[in-house]
Amino acid sequence: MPLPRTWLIPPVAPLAPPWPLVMGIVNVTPDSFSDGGRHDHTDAAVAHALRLVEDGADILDIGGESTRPGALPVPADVETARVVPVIAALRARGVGIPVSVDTTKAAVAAAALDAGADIVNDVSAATRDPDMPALCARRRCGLVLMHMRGTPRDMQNAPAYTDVVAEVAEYLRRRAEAVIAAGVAREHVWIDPGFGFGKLPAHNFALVRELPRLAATGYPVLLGLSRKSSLGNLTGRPVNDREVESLAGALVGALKGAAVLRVHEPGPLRRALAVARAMA
Ligand code: PMM
Repeated sequence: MPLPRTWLIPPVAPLAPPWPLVMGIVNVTPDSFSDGGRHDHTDAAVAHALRLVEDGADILDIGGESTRPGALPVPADVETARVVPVIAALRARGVGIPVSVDTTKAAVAAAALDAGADIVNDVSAATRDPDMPALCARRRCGLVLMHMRGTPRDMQNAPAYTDVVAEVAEYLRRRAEAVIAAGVAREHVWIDPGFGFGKLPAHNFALVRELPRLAATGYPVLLGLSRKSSLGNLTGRPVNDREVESLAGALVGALKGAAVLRVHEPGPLRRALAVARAMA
């Protein structure tokens, strides 16, 4: 399904419609850090995704491999078998909004695109699989490039930066140029600072605070901080009780100019954005 044209126009200012878009998370993994085990079967994942659409998600992000700290990789066939039936079922039920597939593997991405996905959300910024840039170029899909230090297995081993915002912005700018050189259209590229991926809480917070420096690259910025431990550390709340923290963080991101907010609960965020839009 092609991306709606208005979504290919980069945001000009924080909260300028149609931005920020709300991306609802559907984890089809037995071990995801926040809702693991609850949507690990196709029917449950589809039901969950339909609820997110009803709650006002603009995009659904379907993932079949956990990226939580310490997680091990999943073989491509297992990952494909998790995500493809969910995407196909959503399309069969007439869900028309854009769907992204959260994967670093070109084979999984290709199968997901065949099943009706529109966007590849690659937490390795299309570095882990050398076939990913050419695939996305050929298929003319959206491509999210996320910054991560190391791999989910080792990324939290003493991450250190001199100027985290400058380093992440420069990395993402170079990755965007690389995939564009491989044939991906510039307007199909979104960037993501990778909140929680190889960063200490102070790094994560600096990246949100200084999000305008990421937006200055000219690429729409996606921000995913929903339920992450840096938020829980602030209030002492466990992962299943961080909705207020997530909402507050997402609103700060929106005010700083995030174009896409990746969240577990789109409904409350949409209500909060309506208020922020009226008075920001
Ligand atoms: N976070 C997770 C997974 N995929 N993708 C992008 N683009 N950005 C993120 O911040 C991100 C992601 C981990 O969170 P989850 O287990 O709740 O999906």
